[in-house]
Amino acid sequence: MAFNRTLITAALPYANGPVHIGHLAGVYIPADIYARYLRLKGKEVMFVCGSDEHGVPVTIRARKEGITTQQVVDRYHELIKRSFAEFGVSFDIYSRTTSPTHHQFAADYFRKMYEDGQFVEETSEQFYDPETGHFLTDRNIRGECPRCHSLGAYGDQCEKCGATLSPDELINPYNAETGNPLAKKATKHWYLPLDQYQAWLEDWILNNHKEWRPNVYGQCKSWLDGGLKPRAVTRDLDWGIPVPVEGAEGKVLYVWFDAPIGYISNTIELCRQQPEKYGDWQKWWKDKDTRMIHFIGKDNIVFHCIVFPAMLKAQGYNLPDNVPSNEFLNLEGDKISTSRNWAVWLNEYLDDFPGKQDVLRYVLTANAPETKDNDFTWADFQARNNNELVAIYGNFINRALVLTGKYFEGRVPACGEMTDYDKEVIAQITSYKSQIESLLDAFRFRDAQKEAMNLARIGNKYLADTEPWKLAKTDMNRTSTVLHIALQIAANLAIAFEPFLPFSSEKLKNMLQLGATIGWNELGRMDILPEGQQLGEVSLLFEKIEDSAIKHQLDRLERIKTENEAAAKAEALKNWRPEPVKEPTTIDDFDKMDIRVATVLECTNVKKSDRLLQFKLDDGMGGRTILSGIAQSYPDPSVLIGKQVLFIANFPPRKMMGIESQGMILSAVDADGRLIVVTPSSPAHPGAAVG
Ligand code: B3M
Ligand code: ZN
Repeated sequence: MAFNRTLITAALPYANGPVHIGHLAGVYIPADIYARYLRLKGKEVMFVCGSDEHGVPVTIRARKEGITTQQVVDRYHELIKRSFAEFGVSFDIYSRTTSPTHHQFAADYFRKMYEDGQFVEETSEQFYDPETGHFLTDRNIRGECPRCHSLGAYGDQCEKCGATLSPDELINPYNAETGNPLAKKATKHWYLPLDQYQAWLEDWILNNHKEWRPNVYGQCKSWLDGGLKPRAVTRDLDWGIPVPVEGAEGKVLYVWFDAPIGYISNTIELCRQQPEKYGDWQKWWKDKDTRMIHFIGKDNIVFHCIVFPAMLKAQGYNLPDNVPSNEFLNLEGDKISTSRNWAVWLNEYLDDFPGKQDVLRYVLTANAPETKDNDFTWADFQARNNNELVAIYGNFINRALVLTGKYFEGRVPACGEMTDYDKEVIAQITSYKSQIESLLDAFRFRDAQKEAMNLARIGNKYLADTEPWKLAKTDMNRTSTVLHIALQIAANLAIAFEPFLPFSSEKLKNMLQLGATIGWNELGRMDILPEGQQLGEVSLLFEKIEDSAIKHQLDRLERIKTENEAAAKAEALKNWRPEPVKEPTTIDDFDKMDIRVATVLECTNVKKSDRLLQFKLDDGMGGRTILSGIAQSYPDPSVLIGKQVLFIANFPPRKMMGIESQGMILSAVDADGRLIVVTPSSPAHPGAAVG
């Protein structure tokens, strides 16, 4: 590590809701581990973040909650800020993009680029609501899907059939909020001509940043391979930073233009607040010996690796040295979603697990989605707490400290003659520093934390092997040496875990009475605690988590799942309409179908299939068996016994799940997707023909 000064940024979360475990795992815990690590090493660090308070997400939230956008951002900015502080995310500044400093600086940045001729202007026809006078974003336009003809498809996607759409494809587009039909109107916007940066970006990323994570590098490569196009950096909206040039009334900066500039504005704000500590802000953004690292989630890659770098390059700022981005964290097998409330919210976690911030930090890092999407489960949370934090790390610390209290009045005992085993253990301990460092330097936090836990494993095993509680009966000198070594290992653990588990390290440092001067550079030393030093009060570092606490969480998720299913059904019903009528046909085609009446004699589930029902029918012709894929709609198939059905009698037999099906039973597909068996209005003779 040749550099001395590092600017660390963490993606600015939208102030449109509280933060959840996905945010922590994806961005803020890794960024915090890295910032703490560098600070512990004595490096000059600035760790910058803040709320992203512009853009459509906050305005949507405001409408949903029936309050003003300003109220939304005020509420969530405070909540998010508090959650981060509670979880020990050690930002040097957490500001917001509605701050006067940011509004001023972002507008100046735009104006400067404008004056330097770094934008292209273009006028195009966009959808607009003649009644409100507003242009609409793709998400706010709805209409009939051109593919499946369901109503209420969005301007960018139909949620019914999954088609990716553009607003122009929708049939009868309307304003999602007012329901008004839309018209088109010409509007002027400013574009960042990314095509002009293509060659430079290719060289900078593809040739000079091969060390970036494969997911980041790969996404950049596919964007570059696809050819970059100019991107609009202004929008027709009334929430945001007004475009500061003439002829731009009613327009604001696109949120993805202003938000990353927030990293700079927040640096400026911090430097103004603490000039002695941080100096001139330009040093953080323009000096070549400042290194910049952006921590982000995978949906932000293109903005941080392509769009923002082009803006920085245009104005002569530093470029990021690395952009560690994680994949997504799922929750109990399902995608985390704010709108579906499928998340573990940080504020709610702390209500249920007060004081257990480090447990969540530990589990999220142990399961960090560094290379692929990963799953958070409550069972794993409990297991990692009980089997690792409590049984290994906590157990070791507790034994070492309690025994020192018992045999040596809580003073660090002397180190006598060492055995070969002692020396072997010490050799292992001293090798950990460079191991953990090389992982942290490579942003491999998950593996780095694993190594810290391995260090605890060595300590735990050392006490289990040497059994000082037995030695104390016969050999006090040996007991003294063993506990001396164990306490030095404990001190090493307090340092090694500090970037990951800051609260526990603080507690452990107090128990060991480690001074504030002890930092990362002491890691690996076996003389951190001087002989005779009085230790502090001993308490448990971690506590077991009981099954009942886990059950409580799982019950909550189960309730949410049920609510979501009901809501999804209601939504589908609202937008349902009959399928369009098929191509014209003739009676000749119909006549080829031989449809008959039958009476159901037996109806049972087919083993190992959750879809198929097996019917035994009286068809007036000696009986037949038919399989039908309607099991989901009939949880109790016996209700069909004795009913009459219509079936196609002249389909060739077909084998499914080892059973031969001799025809097809007719059902109607209802609006909610349920299949309803069609039955004659009064009993008919089995075998009667339908026509
Ligand atoms: N607010 C998107 C997000 O939260 C956005 C990040 C901005 S970073 C400059 O995913
Ligand atoms: Zn569709």
